[in-house]
Amino acid sequence: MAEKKWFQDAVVYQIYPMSFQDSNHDGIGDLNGIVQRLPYLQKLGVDVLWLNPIYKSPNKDNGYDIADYKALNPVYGTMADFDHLLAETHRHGMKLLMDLVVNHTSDQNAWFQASQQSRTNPYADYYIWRDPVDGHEPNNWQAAFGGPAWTFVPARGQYYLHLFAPAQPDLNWENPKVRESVWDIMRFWLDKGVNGFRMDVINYISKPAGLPDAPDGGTAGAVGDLVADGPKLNDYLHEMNDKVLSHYDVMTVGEMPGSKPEDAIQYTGLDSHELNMVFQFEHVSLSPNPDTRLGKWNDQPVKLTELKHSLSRWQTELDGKGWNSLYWNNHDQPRAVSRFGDDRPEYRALSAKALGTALHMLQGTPYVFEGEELGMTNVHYTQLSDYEDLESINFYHEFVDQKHLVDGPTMLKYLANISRDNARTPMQWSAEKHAGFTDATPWFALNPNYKQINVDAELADQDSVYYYYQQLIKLRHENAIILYGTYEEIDPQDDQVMTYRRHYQGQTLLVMVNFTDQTVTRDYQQAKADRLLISNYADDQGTTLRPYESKVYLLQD
Ligand code: TEU
Ligand code: CA
Repeated sequence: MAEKKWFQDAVVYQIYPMSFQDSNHDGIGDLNGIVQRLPYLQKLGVDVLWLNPIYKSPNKDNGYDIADYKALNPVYGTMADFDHLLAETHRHGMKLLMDLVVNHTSDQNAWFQASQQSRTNPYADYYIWRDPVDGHEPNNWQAAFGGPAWTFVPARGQYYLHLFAPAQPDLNWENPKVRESVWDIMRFWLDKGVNGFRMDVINYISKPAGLPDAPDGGTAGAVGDLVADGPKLNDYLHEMNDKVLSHYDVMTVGEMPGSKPEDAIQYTGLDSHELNMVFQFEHVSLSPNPDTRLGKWNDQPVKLTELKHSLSRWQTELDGKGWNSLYWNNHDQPRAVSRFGDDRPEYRALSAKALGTALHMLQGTPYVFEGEELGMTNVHYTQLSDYEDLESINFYHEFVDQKHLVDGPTMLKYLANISRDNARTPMQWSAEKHAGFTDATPWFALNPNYKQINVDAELADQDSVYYYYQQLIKLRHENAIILYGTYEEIDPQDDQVMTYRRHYQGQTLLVMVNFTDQTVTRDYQQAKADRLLISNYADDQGTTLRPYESKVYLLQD
């Protein structure tokens, strides 16, 4: 076993800055707002904060379109505010990760502004430009946010590639100057003292030679699969490590849609010189629409057996070779309690705790997305005008109005189930107007359930989801078995209960989570109640599992 790295027993808390805490009465969360809430985060017990992008950006994709990597979006604050946040985060015993978005930039970035002028300027090869083929786009690729992945620029008589929105042109990593520019950005932030990066779609940076057509008529999903883990990805990540990361004591997590355990081992192996972990997408991609043209847009629940199979596979395959990231939620996913649990009032808190248990007892580094520790739910919007995210809005128009693949009410059901906006409603701090997020008009409407679900209410209730998460985080810090134990899946075909064991140095951890609203019986010869480490019910009824009951036993062999 390689020496323990600091990120292995850490729990990361993800902050979506726009929706976390407003401090200056403009309805938008900001850096000083985060500073105000550091004691809250410290009390929860998390070790690392990850901020979604706060750089200068026209915010076409909420900051994932960066116009200047060394400047902040002024709505979040000044660079002095950032330095203050970083120092205060450290003073509160936590570390800070930045979001590094370098597969693409904004079209407002000075590099692109120059690049689009001509074929000869110093930035001409910073992006992926191709001549038209028979007067059309160079290939059949569709973009992740709808429409073709190519946009024509008359000044160059060429198309540029954008895997996401047209306002997000892809950088040309083949160009060594692009790579040097990225290393320079990374050093800028690391020299300030940030503790690492979450790297946006980092497995998309090396495009396949010749940019061939993708299968399935070039759907965004097929393009993703074709582009992921390209021929030079390993070289680029090695170079990044060699030139930058190896000179700092930092943690890195690469967002890698489509990556499989063997890929993760390759990029993040404990002795590899690339990244520390990846965000894989398998367990959040288990209910695609049977019509592949509709991609992730669906309203079907996930089958527990498939979910267990996916989580187990990653646990088993990475054990001793790589390191998992563990997450249910982020800013791109619907709220876990609505998706995998049960957000009806009588089961919401119980199932939120059950989900926390299932995830936090696994091997890897857990990520908690803001509000998850309160059991925040999907917002259940019913009209298109409620939505803000370009992905939701674009696909509604593409599927309903342009391609007539689904009718409006059906697409609205899909949006309510899977839209990224479910994650982006502001943090619910109190029962006051606008939930204590702001005293101005919030940039995005609050989930109306903030009157019941909020931090004040959670802190006042010893039995809350918040205190349960606090306990889960503490258990991870105190029990090596949670970090290192090997994983044994039990009854993979059980479609009601997730059960697994972890084994480490003569100890066994037995984790049982009922994913249904039924009372069921399971007998795994668990020891007596005095071996119970944590449970979301007040008492232990042995082999009986009540609705959404989760319990963890620590047994001596
Ligand atoms: O997401 C990449 C990604 O592949 C998807 O999760 C995507 O957001 C979408 O949900 C596909 O249906 C990253 C960021 O996390 C996301 O917020 C950005 O919009 C995207 O990259 C582009 O930078
Ligand atoms: Ca503000």
